[in-house]
Amino acid sequence: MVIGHWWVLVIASVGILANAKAACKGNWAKTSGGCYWFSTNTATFHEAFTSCFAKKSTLLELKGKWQEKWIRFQSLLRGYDGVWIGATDLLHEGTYVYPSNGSKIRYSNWEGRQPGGGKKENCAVLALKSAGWHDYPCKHKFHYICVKH
Ligand SMILES: [Ca+2]
Repeated sequence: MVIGHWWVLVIASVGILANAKAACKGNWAKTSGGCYWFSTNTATFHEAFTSCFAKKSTLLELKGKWQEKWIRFQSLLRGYDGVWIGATDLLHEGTYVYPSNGSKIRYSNWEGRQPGGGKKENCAVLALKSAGWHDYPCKHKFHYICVKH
């Protein structure tokens, strides 16, 4: 079952994060907040989450305005239309949580009447042609960013 599989990944990723020591090598960009890896491909939310997990990292979770601005700038430089944000209400409609640990998100920047997709749209996107976050179907494909702290 898809949701069961998902939570195995979530629990496993918490263990990896506990041991993670930031090492920005290769294509990882270092900032004060950790190491960031920017995708050249687009992927579904689950593919993006899994790809970051395979890199011993987590899908980008936005924790504040300064970080969001930096991510927006970096994403625009790379020509992204939108980038997945680690925030989903897949398990409980209307309650967005961080996929890395299942806790409620503590920062958000939803645009206008977002999130507005109900049960059809359960994954958060930083929409670069607008001012803030939008909910989207998780099967849509966007660029994504992996982070090691
Ligand atoms: Ca939803």
